[in-house]
Amino acid sequence: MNHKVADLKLADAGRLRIDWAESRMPVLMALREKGKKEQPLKGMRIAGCLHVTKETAVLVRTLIAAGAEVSWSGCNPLSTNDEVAAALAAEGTSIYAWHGLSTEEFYWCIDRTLDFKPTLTLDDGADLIFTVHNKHAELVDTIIGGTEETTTGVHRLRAMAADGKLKYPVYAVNDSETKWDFDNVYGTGQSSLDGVLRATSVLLAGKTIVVGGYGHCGRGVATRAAGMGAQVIATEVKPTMALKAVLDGHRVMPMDEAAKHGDVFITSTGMKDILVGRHFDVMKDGAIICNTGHYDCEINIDDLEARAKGKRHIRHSNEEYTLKDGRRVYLLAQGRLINLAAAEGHPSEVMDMSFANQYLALCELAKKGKSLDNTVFELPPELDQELAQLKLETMGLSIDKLTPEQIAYATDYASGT
Ligand code: RBV
Repeated sequence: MNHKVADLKLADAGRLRIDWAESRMPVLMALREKGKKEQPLKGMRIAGCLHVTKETAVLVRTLIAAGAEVSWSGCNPLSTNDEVAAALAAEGTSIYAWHGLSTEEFYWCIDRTLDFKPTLTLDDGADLIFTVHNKHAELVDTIIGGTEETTTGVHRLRAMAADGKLKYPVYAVNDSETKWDFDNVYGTGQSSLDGVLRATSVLLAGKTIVVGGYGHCGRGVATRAAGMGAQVIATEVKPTMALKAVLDGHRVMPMDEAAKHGDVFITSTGMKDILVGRHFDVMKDGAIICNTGHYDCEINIDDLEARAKGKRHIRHSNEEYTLKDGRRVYLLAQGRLINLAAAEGHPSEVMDMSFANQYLALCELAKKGKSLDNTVFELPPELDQELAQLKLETMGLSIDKLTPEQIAYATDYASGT
């Protein structure tokens, strides 16, 4: 058997979800049509470790259509959509993923995807690459390269490369403009609020929402929350980012102060211990806390547990902690990324570009073979313009072109006033 999923009977429902995503991912679908003919991934064995969502299924089908053999696992214990996993397994894809697996099972799944000795790896958060490096170093010789989807993973891999420890080249897909400037901002903005709403159904208008971290993800969340009528407080450690938040119209203050004001807290920093004991001590009764960063270390749950005298499961992805003085704090999705654990992750339309970049990065590695240095690469910026142009066309939009006179003007440094 080449799969382990929750329930194969969910496959029909999963297929419908994937169909829906395919109808909203025209760029990736166009690449699939081209790939079917040109077979750029023929002979490649791709191990993938990325949230098992309907959008990921569209990517998986595209990799297979381009000639690759694929074996997949999820990259977070709570982000697998069991229906989608069942649909992929039912169509013969090697996949090891189910919602709510333990840490031990998580790594068991990753190990299984390495059984077929991949030539390429695809990561979201770098857990697969780390497993290869730490546990299966014998595989490194046959691996041409890898790709990394998210900011947190890219940080880890750059640190590893700087230390001389990275044993094969990796494309930082996250760092393509058509990824970070869209997925991280608009994707995270919408899907994180989607997760909060599915877990709570609270009115956002009039609420004070504290966004921890004003990077691309935090900015996306803050913008969308403000658009829903919430008042946003941003917390930061980097002065320029804090300044951006202020000039975008939000309030900025240290978390120690913000903790007293927030109705909803969303951490999006990639750093640990953003919400800790002293913050829970001063929160309002009824405060809702969640995280949208890649790992579940942003909210210190041990501190919360230590202060609680009671805990109730209120509804999906929503745990009520009653603190010793009677105040209640609601933790969503166990502090794991709210958008994928409580909702469906980013919308298909935005993943269209992220996964087009993934696909093209893997094709690039397959083409280059073992010729690249063992470091972290970015895709060429011209590719962003091509992908964005394609996306605009699928949206029925056209834009201006520079005239020859304008091009000459752009390079003419002599003419001034
Ligand atoms: N992400 N994937 C989805 N719908 O498949 N949603 C979000 C999806 C990715 C996103 O690209 C981000 O970088 C990463 O999840 C964080 O783990």
